[in-house]
Amino acid sequence: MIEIRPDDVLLVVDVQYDFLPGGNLAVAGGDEIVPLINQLARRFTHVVLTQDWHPSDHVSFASQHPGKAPFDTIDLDYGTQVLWPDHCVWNSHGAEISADLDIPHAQLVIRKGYNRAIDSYSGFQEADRQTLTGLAGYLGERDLGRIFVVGLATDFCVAWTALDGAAGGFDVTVIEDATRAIDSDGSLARAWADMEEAGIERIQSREILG
Ligand code: VGL
Ligand code: ZN
Repeated sequence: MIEIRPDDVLLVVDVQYDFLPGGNLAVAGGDEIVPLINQLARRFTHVVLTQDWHPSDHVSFASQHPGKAPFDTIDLDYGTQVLWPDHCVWNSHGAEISADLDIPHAQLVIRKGYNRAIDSYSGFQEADRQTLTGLAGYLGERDLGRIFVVGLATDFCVAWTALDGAAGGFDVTVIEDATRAIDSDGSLARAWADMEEAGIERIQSREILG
């Protein structure tokens, strides 16, 4: 069993309608994790949410690149970019955080991906690996401890957030059964390999909930 401490943080990544069944970039089984996240959240004093939040002409949308289809890739200044269906367009229903998430004590919502020309899977920094979101500063300033990551999708925003947290010196754990994956072209296996290499813990919710 893992004892949750008063200064631990639960980071709930992108539990938004577009990533849930019926959404524009639905993650299979995404809705199944919501009750589990609600249960986990009750064990944490500190909960932070992230919200994917794109302008309608965002560079990560396949619709912006003639001849390209969702899940194709392109090369941008900052590296390879997977192209997605239009999703989480700011102020759209799909961008809203699920109302089934029952976490009234959530303390901060970090929006990311609002720069048209830069994607941002990670809650800590944009894909240019330069522009910070302020999350590390927030956690540091509040003297918060270990980070437990849940949400969508395991192989993109969860993994990139976890990896950047670990790179920033935080103690990071991913609660696997409180995540679901897109798993495009081997991305899930790669994400777990990268996370293991970075020293990120991989646990199941029962290790916290009993
Ligand atoms: C995500 C693809 C594009 C995620 C966000 O939340 O994992 N994936 N934007
Ligand atoms: Zn996105």
